[in-house]
Amino acid sequence: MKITDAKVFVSSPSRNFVTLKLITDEGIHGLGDATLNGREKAVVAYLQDHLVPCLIDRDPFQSEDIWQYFYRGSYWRRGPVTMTAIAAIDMALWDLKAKSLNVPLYQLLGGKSRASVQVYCHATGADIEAAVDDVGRHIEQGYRAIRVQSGVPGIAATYGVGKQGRKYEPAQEGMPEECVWSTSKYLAHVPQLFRRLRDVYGDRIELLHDAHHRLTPIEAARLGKDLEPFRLLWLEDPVSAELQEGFRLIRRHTVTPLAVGEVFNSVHDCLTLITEQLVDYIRMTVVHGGGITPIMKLAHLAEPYHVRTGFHGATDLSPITMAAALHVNTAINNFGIQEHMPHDPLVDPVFRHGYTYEAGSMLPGEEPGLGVEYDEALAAQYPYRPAYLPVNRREDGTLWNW
Ligand code: EZ4
Ligand code: CO
Repeated sequence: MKITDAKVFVSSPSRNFVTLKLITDEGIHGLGDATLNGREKAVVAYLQDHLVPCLIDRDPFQSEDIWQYFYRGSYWRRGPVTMTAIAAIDMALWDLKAKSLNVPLYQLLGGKSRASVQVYCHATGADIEAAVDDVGRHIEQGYRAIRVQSGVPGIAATYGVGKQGRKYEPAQEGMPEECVWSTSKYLAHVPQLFRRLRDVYGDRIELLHDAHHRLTPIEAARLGKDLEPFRLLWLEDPVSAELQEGFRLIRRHTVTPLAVGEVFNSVHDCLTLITEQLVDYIRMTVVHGGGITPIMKLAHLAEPYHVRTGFHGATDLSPITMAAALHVNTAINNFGIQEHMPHDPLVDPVFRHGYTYEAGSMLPGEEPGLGVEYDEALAAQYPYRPAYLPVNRREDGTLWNW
């Protein structure tokens, strides 16, 4: 079999997605997600101008060699644009191979290690009571693990909390919105939210919280300590993790489990974190971490260090990435939990998928390959619209972590 053509699609059913389709001389095709929130067109150019021409006539079964060719062969390694582009190709190759062997992808990754994949959802509210109510609604939908974010008194807009009671979307059309942040107000507020949640719901559910990289290590240590009585499943992204050693300081002070990695794109972003057992869950995703090939290696590396997976699963990852994550999660031993932020109803008809949700868990489905089909005609009805994540400033105007 040979790769004869590749197409890159940009479509915006409710939000922007970049999709790669690899076509072969045997009529089978493979799909990959190439979406990098707010930097979509950079990945499109990287794929179209630099990678796709090198793919033509290659054997699509050689996924390891093709991955190494683009990673090692380019001289310029790593970085989110590069690794998202390589990831799209790698996903499409695995999809192609599993389709041509007529098996669901998880069979090629080790087969079934579990009956289903436990997921956690997002509950949010403008204030504590609204967040408590939203948690109740999600418990009714069957979720047994819930990430909770609420508005902080004195901060006008809190990232991760929807406006006017709507669901939040991790990008807004037009130029980036600018928000104001106060660490002291946030640190005083979050323990009150979780105290109230445990008062209302007891131990019936697992609770998670995302600090969105906004703290310093000592502030994160304080938050982790203050949250200990409420036994979180994890505290996510307590600090921006360019300085992996910063987690040593957090770890020294708290037994609240830590998760990090949704912005990582290479094993080198988390080698210290994993080998020193500084985190409990690693969140690097298939789409931004270079594809299925390196994510499988990462999971296997993490296993002896007691680090489990907790892949990013927000709406800016297309259903192709969700499918890939579910196949990986089904096959590996050290799966922890999978994030599930359901897509807008416009998305699923464009990316028809075999994966399903039921009672707090998901299944990858039994269709050959990833189990996702892309409706090109429908997708063409939703042209690209520039959209960005918000920018964050401290109260004195200093630019702060996103
Ligand atoms: O900010 O997906 O855990 N989920 C998150 C998300 C991310 C966006 C970034 O594009 O933190 O909301
Ligand atoms: Co997050």
